[in-house]
Amino acid sequence: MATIQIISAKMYHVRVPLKRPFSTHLQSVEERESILIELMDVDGTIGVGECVAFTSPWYTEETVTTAWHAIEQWLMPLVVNQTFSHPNDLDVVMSTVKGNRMAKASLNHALWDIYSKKMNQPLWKLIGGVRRDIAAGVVIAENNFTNLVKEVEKVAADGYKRVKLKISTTSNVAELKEIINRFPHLQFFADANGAFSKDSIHILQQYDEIGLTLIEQPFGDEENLLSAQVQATMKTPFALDESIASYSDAKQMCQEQSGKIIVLKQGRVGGLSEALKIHHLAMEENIPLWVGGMIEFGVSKAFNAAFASLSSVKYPGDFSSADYFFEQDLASPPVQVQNGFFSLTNEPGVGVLWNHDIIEQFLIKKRVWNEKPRKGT
Ligand code: OSB
Ligand code: MG
Repeated sequence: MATIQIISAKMYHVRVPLKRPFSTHLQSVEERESILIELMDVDGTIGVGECVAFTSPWYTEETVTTAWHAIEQWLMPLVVNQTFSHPNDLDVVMSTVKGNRMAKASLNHALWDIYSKKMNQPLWKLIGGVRRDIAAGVVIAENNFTNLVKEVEKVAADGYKRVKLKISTTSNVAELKEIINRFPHLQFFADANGAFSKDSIHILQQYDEIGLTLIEQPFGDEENLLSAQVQATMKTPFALDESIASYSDAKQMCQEQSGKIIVLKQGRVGGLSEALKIHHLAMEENIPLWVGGMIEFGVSKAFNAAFASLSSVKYPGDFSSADYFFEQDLASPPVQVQNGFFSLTNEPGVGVLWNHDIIEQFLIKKRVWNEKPRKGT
């Protein structure tokens, strides 16, 4: 046990251009807005968090604006000038605020970072991680066949083990099959972001024969029964992403067999504490997990990587190097994937800090509670 006493906090709203647009059938993301969190304990220990809500509600209902409001107005007052013995304590306090899981996750993460520093252990070891090298995969959002082949060649040469392609009802299944055949050493995932419906089941079923490791979120996030019915007709496992917003959603997936794999995103489920509950469920139910990404900066990626050290995680996650989406990372040290693996820190905590010089270049606004000089400066 530790005593965590939060005496000051900072939140930053940033906007960073992507190197090139990231397009799915739902949305094209050209700039990544984000809310960055920094909490300080009475002994000067700093904890970092990142809120992964997007500018508009295309992926979940939260947005940067709603999350900023929720954190500033409702959640930060539950943190600043408060004392905790464990990060889970904060989840209990925050349960007085409904929903807003991405907003809550950013604060839960910052407390876990402080907690693990006080316990003098790297976060991944503290939560029971069993591996230090995390297998990395990338997402390629590209429809043109020639470009797609070039992209896959490039990421394979960079050492990534797994490629996730975005699909919709109008994607070319034959071309996808051709790509999978050309790269027998890579694992291929296909992410539909809920593009299919009861009218397009026959199109989805064509994907069963092309060598995919899994299909991510074929149907809408509330279409559990439809998903279960169609899963029963297909051998390719469904991995549910948007459908899993909590431990209880994960449990429902196991009971209804609407999917066979969970795509774990700590931001979407409300943080590491809730994610660990899902990990324990996955161990009990023998359900494999993998860790999904959301075009994040280094802090969020570092938390994702720490989670991926757990034994329930069975597939390479969405772990690209910082320079895959952005010119520079906002976190230090920047996330680096080498030979297809991301190596976890041996330092106490999550292992990264916000880089204030870089944040300054992309800052939109800032809010500070009880300004305190940073340690050593
Ligand atoms: O559906 O997995 C998704 C990005 C933003 C929001 C949702 C998703 C994604 C991706 C990219 O697929 C994952 C990444 O950051 O590498
Ligand atoms: Mg997805």
